[in-house]
Parts: sequence; C-alpha cells; structure tokens
Amino acid sequence: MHISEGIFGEIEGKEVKSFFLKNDHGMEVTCINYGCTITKILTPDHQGMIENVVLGFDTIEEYVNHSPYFGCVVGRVAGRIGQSEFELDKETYHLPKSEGENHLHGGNKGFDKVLWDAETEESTNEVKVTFIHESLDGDQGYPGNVKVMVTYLLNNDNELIISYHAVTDKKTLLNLTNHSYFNLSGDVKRDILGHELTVKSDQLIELSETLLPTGELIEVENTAFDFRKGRLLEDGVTSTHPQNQLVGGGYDHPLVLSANHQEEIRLVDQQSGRKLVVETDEPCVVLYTSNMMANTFGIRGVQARKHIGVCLETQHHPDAIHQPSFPSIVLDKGEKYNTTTKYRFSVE
Ligand code: G6D
Repeated sequence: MHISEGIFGEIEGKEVKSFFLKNDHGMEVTCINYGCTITKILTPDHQGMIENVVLGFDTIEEYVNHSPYFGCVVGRVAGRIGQSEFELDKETYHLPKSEGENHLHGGNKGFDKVLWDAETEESTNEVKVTFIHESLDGDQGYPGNVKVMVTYLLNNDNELIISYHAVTDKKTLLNLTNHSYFNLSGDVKRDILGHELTVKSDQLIELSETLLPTGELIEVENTAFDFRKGRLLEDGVTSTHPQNQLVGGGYDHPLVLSANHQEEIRLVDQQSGRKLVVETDEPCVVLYTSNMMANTFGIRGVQARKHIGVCLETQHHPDAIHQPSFPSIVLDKGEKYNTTTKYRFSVE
C-alpha cells in the first residue's frame, strides 16, 4: 500500500493537489482536492491489462471548462431542488437557479467546485485521504455552518470506500454523492451500452418534464428499468418507455434500493471481464448513462459523446424536501451525517 501527493495545477492562485492511492495488486485511485474529484481508477482486465475505468482529465483547466461533474463530490444537495427554494421551520430559503427554474447539484459553486483541505494516512492494508470543507451559513443559499469530511479509502481487497461525515450548527439540507462516470472497457475503448447492470430495485422514481421527481414510484416489472436479473444498458436507448425517452434515450433516474450492503449494484463489461460491485447504506441510486454529454471536448484523446460513461450516484431521493413520502435529507444541529458507499473492483 502506498499514498503519495503531487501538484495537479493552480486555481485562483491556489495549488490544486493530487493524491495517488496504490494497493499491492496494481489498483490505483488518483484524486484531487478540487471537488474531491476522482480523476483515475486503474484496475486490471481479465488479461491483467491495467487501464483507467473512470472519465477524467489531466488538467484543472479542463475540469473548470468542460467537466459535467466527472468524479466529484456533489453537494450540499445532489440532484435537483424544485423552483430553487425550500422551507425549513417556516423560513423560506432561495437557492441559485442552475438549471432553468431548478437548482442542480448544489448550485453554480457547489462542493464540486471548491478546494478542500486534505489529510492522508497510510497503513499496511489501507491508504486513505480525508477531504475537509467548511461550508459557511448562506453558502449557495443554504442555512447553517456545515463542516464536511469525505474519506477515500483504498484497501487490498480492491475496494474504494467513500465515507461522508458532516455536522451543522443550524438545521439545513444535506444529500451528498460521488458523481464518477464509470467505463469498464478500459481507457474509454468503447461506450457503456454493452455493460450489463444488475440492481436490487423494484421501483424507479418517476420524473417530470424538468427531471424533477413527480412523487410517484413506478414498478420496474416489464420495463427497461428492471435490472433485478441483469440487463444491458443499451436497453434504455432502444426502449419506448416514456421515461427512457424523456431523458434523451437511456437512463437518468433514481432507483429505489430494496437492499443495502448485499451486492445491490453490479456492473460488468463482458469484453474486458471487469466487474464493479457497489454497496451502500443509501436508499437510492441515480443511474445516469450520460445521455446529455456534450461532444464539444476531448477526454484524454477520446471525443466526448453520449453514453460514454455511466454514473451510479448513491444518495437519498432527489428533491426530498418537496416530497414528504421520501426519506428526509434534513440535518439538524446536534445530528451527525454519516453515510458510506463501497466500490469493489474485480474480474469475472
Ligand atoms: C444532467 O440530468 C443529468 C444529471 O442527472 C447529471 O448529473 C448531469 O447532467 C451531469 O443534468
């Protein structure tokens, strides 16, 4: 096991630091303190070829100018908040509108766009980097001074374990996730439509025209959203289901998880043999097959295009503050925000 640091670049006159986490089996995770962004995950295929399996860049300028949330932590609130406002204890809070009338992914300067402090630790069987950020009262319109810690831990079981911890001095909202785009083909050799996904989920959350939850849950039975026995992601593109068509062909949907910590999410690329198992304590995972990816930039020499990466954003249900039936994302003073998601890489 080994962890080392480097200088990735500079932004607003401040150094952007990079961290290289390596285990004893050739797996490596690279991340930077700008948005806690994972820039690379190197894993072997079934022939032992070690290649990168996430979308990312090699310069901070590309992240600033092009990144559709590649690899970053999203917050204070992942997903959309309808009408960019919410009420807590009879007080209404107004957030920046970052997508039409709605607020998306924590706003125009959310957690993905700030420089976090970082501390590293190394031991025999694990290495980790802990990112720390103090989000001040009123940050992007949210109440409360919130101290957030995000830890990326790599161990010798080829697991990347992401833990999120936070406290607040005033009632607020918090719903964090990591927005990595996975592509198990290796160095983006192919798109992700040939990847097979299995998810223990019986229901998806129906989206409106502006991609906000309607509050209705749809049974996955007999739809292209039924991943219970495994399904190729291309089914979402060929599907005539109105929800697949609404998001531009593919998926951009919250799936309600019917199990936790039991291999509830499994992504396999048969051609490379790579497998990713995701386990989480979160109630939901947003499946996004990069249907809206612009084609105006390159990704380490590969032209960006739709369906080039798949996001598995474990989190609470989107826009929960406006849906009383959804699990709450309110964090009160004196409460501790704690959640963990584990990504285990292997070959079939
Ligand atoms: C689009 O609707 C999608 C989101 O789910 C995604 O997170 C974003 O692009 C990057 O807005």
